[in-house]
Amino acid sequence: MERPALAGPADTPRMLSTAAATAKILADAGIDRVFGLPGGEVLVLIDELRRVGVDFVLMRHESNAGIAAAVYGKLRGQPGIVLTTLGPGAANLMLPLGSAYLDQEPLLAISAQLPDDSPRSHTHQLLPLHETYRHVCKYVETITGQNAGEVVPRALAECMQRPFGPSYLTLSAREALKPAVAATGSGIAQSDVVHPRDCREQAKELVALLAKAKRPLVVIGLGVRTSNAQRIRRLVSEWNVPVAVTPKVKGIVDETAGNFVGVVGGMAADALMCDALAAADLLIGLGLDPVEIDKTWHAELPFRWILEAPNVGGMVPPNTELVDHAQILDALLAERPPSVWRAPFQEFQDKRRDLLNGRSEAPGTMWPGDIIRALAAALPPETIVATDVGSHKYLFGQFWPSRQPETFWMSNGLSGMAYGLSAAIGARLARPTIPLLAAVGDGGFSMNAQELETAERVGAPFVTVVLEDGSYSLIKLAQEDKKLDPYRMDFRPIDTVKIAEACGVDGVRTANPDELASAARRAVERRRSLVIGVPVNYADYRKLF
Ligand SMILES: Cc1ncc(C[n+]2csc(CCOP(=O)(O)OP(=O)(O)O)c2C)c(N)n1
Repeated sequence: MERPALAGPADTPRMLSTAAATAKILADAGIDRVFGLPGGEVLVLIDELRRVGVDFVLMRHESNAGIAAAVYGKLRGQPGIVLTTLGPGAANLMLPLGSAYLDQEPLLAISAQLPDDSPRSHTHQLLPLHETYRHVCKYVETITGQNAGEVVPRALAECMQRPFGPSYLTLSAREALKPAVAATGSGIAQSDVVHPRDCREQAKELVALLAKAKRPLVVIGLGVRTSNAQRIRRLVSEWNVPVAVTPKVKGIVDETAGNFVGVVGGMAADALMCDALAAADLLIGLGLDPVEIDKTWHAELPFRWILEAPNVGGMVPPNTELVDHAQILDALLAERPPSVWRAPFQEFQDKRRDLLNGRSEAPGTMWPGDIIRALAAALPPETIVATDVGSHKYLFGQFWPSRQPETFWMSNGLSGMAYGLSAAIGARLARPTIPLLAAVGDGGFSMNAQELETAERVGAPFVTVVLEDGSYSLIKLAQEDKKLDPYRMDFRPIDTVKIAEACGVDGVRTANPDELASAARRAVERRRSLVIGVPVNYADYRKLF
C-alpha cells in the first residue's frame, strides 16, 4: 500500500492529520497490529491505522489488550502497541504497563486524553495519566501535530532500549485532526547494546574460576537476548556445566538435558532450589535480574554477574562492568572446557524429579504432576506455554520441560493474574503455526475468560487447561501457612465448559491424564481451540512447594 509522506519543511502540501501521521509512523516502523478497546476519542486514529494496513485487534478489556500486545511485540522483536480511550480505558492500562515495566516487555500504550487547553472546569473523564504512568514508563509524552514525527519514533525506540519496557503517549481527539507539521524518520532504534570492549580477559578469569570450582552453577535470567540462545546452548552443553534459569527465560536451554538443575526464582520446589544455590561454590548470573526473585539470595550469595544492560529500575550490582554477551560467550567458547563436572547437583535434580511422583488424595481430582506429564508427552516440543498467576504457575514454571527459547510466558516481575489467556492470544498471533497451551487457575480464568471469544474471532486458536480447585489456592495455602483461620478463599464453581461454549469454543472436563493428553493432542492437530477443565485438589500443591 502506498503511504503519503509526512509533510516536511520542503514538502508540498499533501499534509497528513496528526492521527494519520501517527498511523503512518507506526506502519513504517513495521507495526502490523494494534491491540485495544475503543472509545469515541480514538476512532479517527483507528481509522487511519486501517488505512495504512495496520489491523486493530479488538479485545474485551484494555488490560488484556496490553498484555497481548506486549507478548506479540516481544516475539516479533518490536514494541507491541495498545490503544485505548481516555479516562476509564486509559485507567485500565496500569496492569499491562506495570507488567511490561517489571517483566521487560516492549509495549507502547497510546490513549486519548482531553486537550491541554480544555477549560479547567471540564473534568469529565479527566485523570492525571502522564503523572500516573510516568512512574512505570520509560517515556511519556503528548502527541501533537508539531511533535508527532519526533515523539512517536522516540517512544518506539525507548521500548526497545534495554531493559525493554513501556512507553506511554496520549493524543487528544481534537489534536488527532490537526495537520502534522513536523517530520523525521521513523523506524525503531535497535536495542542491542554493544560494549565493544575486549572480553577475552574476563573470559579467561571466568575460565580460571570455573577450573577451580567443584559445584559451579550458571543462572540465566531475563537480561539475555534470544539471539544469544545458540551460544548459550553450545556453551552449557559442550562444557556440561550445571545450569539453572529464571522463569521468564525458560527454554533458553533445553530443560530435559542432564545438566539442567532447575528453575530458580520462587516457583515450585523453591526451598530445594534455594538449597542448590547455597550449595554452589561458584555462581554465575548471566543476565540475571532480581526482579524475578521474591527472596534475597541474589543479594546474599556471591554472584559473578555477567550483564550487558542494567536490570529493571536501572540496577547494576556493585563492581559489575557491562559486557556484550555475544562477545563474552564467543570468548568462552574459544576456550577449552575448564573442568569435568560429574553431575554435582544430582541429589537436587533427583529430588526435583521425584516431587512430581505424587498422587492425589482427593477422589475425582488429578495429581498436578500428572497434568504436566500428560501434556508434555502429548504436545510437540515447540509448543508455547502461557500460564496465569497462582499455584499452577509455580507448577508449570518449575516442571514444564521447556525445550526451545521463547516458548514459555508468564507474568513474574509483576505476577499479575489474568495474564495467561491474553498472553496466549498475543503469542498465537505472533507465531501462527506453533501450537499453544494456556494453563490457568479457575480464579484467573474468571477474570478474563471472555477473551476466548476474541481468540476465536481473530483466528488465534489454542488449548486452555483450567486447573479447577474452587479457590485462590496459592493464597489459601499462604493463609494456612500463617496459621490463620480459613476465611474467604473459596468460591463456587463457574462451569468452565459452559463458559467455553458460551464463547463459541469446545469444552471438556476430565480428571483422567490419558483423556487430557488425547484431548489436547487432538485439538492441536485440528488447530482448534479447546478448553479443558481439570479438577485438582488445592492441598496437593503443598507437596510440590
Ligand atoms: C491481579 C492480581 N490480583 C491478586 C493477586 C494475588 N494472587 C496471587 S495468586 C492468587 C490466586 C490465584 O488463583 P487461581 O487463579 O485460581 O490460581 P491457583 O492459585 O488456584 O492455581 C491471587 C489472588 C495477583 N497476583 N494478581
